[in-house]
Amino acid sequence: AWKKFAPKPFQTAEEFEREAIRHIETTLARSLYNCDEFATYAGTALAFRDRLIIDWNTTQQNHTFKDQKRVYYLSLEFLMGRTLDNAMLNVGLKNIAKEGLESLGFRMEDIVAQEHDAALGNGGLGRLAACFLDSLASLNYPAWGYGLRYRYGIFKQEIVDGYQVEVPDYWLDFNPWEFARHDIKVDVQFYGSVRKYQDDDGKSISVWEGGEIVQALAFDVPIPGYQTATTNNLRLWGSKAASGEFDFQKFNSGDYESSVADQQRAETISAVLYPNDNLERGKELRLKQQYFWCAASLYDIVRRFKKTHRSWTEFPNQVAIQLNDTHPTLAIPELIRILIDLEGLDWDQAWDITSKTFGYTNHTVLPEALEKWSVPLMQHLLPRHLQIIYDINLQFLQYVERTFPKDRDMLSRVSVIEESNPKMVRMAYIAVIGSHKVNGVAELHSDLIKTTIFKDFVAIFGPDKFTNVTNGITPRRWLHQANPRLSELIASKLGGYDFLKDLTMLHKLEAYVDDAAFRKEFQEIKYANKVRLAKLIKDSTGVSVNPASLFDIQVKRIHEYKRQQLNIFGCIHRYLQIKAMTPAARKKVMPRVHIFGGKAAPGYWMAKTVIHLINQVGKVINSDPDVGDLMKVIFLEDYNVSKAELIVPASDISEHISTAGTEASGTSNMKFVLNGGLIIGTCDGANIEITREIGEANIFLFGNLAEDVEDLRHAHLYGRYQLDPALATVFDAIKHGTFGDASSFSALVNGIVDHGDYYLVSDDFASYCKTQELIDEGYRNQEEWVTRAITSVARMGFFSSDRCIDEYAEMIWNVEPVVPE
Ligand code: 26Q
Repeated sequence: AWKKFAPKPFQTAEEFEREAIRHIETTLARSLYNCDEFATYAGTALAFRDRLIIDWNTTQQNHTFKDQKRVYYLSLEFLMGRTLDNAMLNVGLKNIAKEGLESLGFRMEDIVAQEHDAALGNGGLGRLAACFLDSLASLNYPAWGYGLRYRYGIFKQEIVDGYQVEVPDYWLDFNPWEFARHDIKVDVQFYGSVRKYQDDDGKSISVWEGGEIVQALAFDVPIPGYQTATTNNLRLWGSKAASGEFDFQKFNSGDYESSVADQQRAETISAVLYPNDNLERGKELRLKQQYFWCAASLYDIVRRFKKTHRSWTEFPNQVAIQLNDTHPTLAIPELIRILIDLEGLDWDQAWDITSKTFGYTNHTVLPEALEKWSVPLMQHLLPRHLQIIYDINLQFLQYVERTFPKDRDMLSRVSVIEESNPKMVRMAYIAVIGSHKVNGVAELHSDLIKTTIFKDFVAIFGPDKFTNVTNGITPRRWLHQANPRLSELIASKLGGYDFLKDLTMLHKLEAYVDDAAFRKEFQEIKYANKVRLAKLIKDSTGVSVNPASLFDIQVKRIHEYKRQQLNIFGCIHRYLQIKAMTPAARKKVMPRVHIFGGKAAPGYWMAKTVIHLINQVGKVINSDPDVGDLMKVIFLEDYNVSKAELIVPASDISEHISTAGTEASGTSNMKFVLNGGLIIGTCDGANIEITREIGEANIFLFGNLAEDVEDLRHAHLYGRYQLDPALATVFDAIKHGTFGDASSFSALVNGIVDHGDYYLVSDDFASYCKTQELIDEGYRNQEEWVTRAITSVARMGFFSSDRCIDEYAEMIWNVEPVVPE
């Protein structure tokens, strides 16, 4: 009987227009007489939202009914970017919308561009979570994401006088993609104390009392799969003062202001994303964010499980929880607390359930990024959790002692508590001990964690606990949406768009590598994408670049280990060479545009210095008449997901040049190659597997190997160190003030000359410059270049996040897809 009332989504362009207009006039209460691009975007989004909601409700009902094991992906970051284009594509009505918008007098690109990026992440880790959500839904896995609803995402970057300036990113003014679930609230406790007593049976009971309560409110975001009705849920928690906390006593006694201040303090928890990437800084509010989100998410997961009236031993058969780095590690002691203190299980049962439920993904070996929290802070904020952590440690160390009775040092090395002053809790160790699988994100990285930071744990637990799942990217966003013409060309040869669901089908493109018409079209697409980027460069910097030049791009967070400094020193080296040339020699130079983009953490001075240097170098070179179009250096401000979609398809070469052994995987390397760009890179992260897939002839590798890094660093410290002569010349130019006040850059230069060159810039400089020359030579031979590019695209099938998610599902989660009704 209900069926006749079921909403009827649009099917035709005309029905779409009617729906969009209805939303503009009623939902938004706007007159059609001043219907601008933004209102049209809003109407379009709301019309598609209606579509999504129907599939979303059906999916959730179906998943509840089928009651199979679910995956919960806990991540403090989801770097989603824009949603509308992806929603239109996945729902399969993009062409209808395009037609409808055109008849209303708008172009699809302009409407899509109205949307504000959802930038709830810093970089690779957050974008990986977003790609995973897309793949989980597209492959019909019953999965939820859990995160925080930050009011401010990653800051917007402005470049003022060559310096980075941070501007807050308030993004919630109009967000049609989230639904406040006013009925779903969780009280989260902080501070207070633990009271212990014996119950009538003599069993010891712990009660966490007092402190303060903050309320978690659920905001849900639908995640549609590609060409499937499966629409999963991303639940983001917002913080609010608990109703009892709004102190009416104070209110009535006229202390209104201080009661409002209490409210605001509670709301601060979900106010802002911490803008550090690969750096941890021990701030209390960050720990509060972590616990708030873990507690709310686990309460929600446990509540859903309890509705099925199963025995607790079934919990790991129904629930897989994946920890995206150590940020959600508190979920481990929190589940134990729920099972023991609230549900009355004993330690062994609780431990067995917990360690079967969690999987932990490590994303870094950098020591400064490994999370540690001081014991006094933990004692103050989460007294019961600290006790549980001590209990975990005790049980674990007793086991280690039994297993390795002769190795006394082992105990202090693997202890969850670092015996420093103050003592510190090592979060990664809790994550390893409390999970049944630990994975790295590329082969080299997974090997490195087994031989460095988790070496002892491999000895203790055996090697099978540790595994690799090489990262991937979603081809829907990173090929089809970002590069529609290339996707169309591929579809024309492969007989349709099935490759977007099975990216390994790309291998069939190799048959067309010598097809003249295909090659020509492939080149034309690349050129058109470069023209599009040249326009963005012109609009945002005022500099005109020639799209016929070689476009060389490095876009990613600014970090010493990623070595943007190596790139800019290389630019200076090239500039000095051009300056020294005769006019005749200059005619033979391959023109290049060097494009940089990326944010520095606001407190990371060295990274900010690198941005300043890039801008100063650009200022000098871009206005030097001796150079002209032979060379341009561009810094594109505010690199984000939507800009990446425009930048990635426009590269001839992109740079992935981290010191070997430091970049866990990298994912933009995959995006660039998939879009027909070649890459220059070190033997690091996923570069190694990309090389294996596409062939050594199709990548420009250079530099020292990970296995030699330690010795080289050691040699530097003991004075066995010769600054590369070409780099010395670069430093001379900087010191002579060629790029403005030399003192601005002295810390950067001295770090290499006097302080051990930790990132081996000098050691790799000659190899880097030589490889850049090979790139110039290679690009001169366009025919060969295109062959390499097409061959590479054809061999990138492995790097789909669909492959990656299937590997997690099989090796770590043990979950099966649920076929939609
Ligand atoms: C930790 C504590 C306190 C505040 C911030 C943080 C924090 C925040 C973000 C620590 C690390 C991150 C982000 C790390 C990250 O993005 N890692 C990248 O993950 C990618 C996906 O696996 C890899 O491809 C990259 O190689 C890796 O650098």
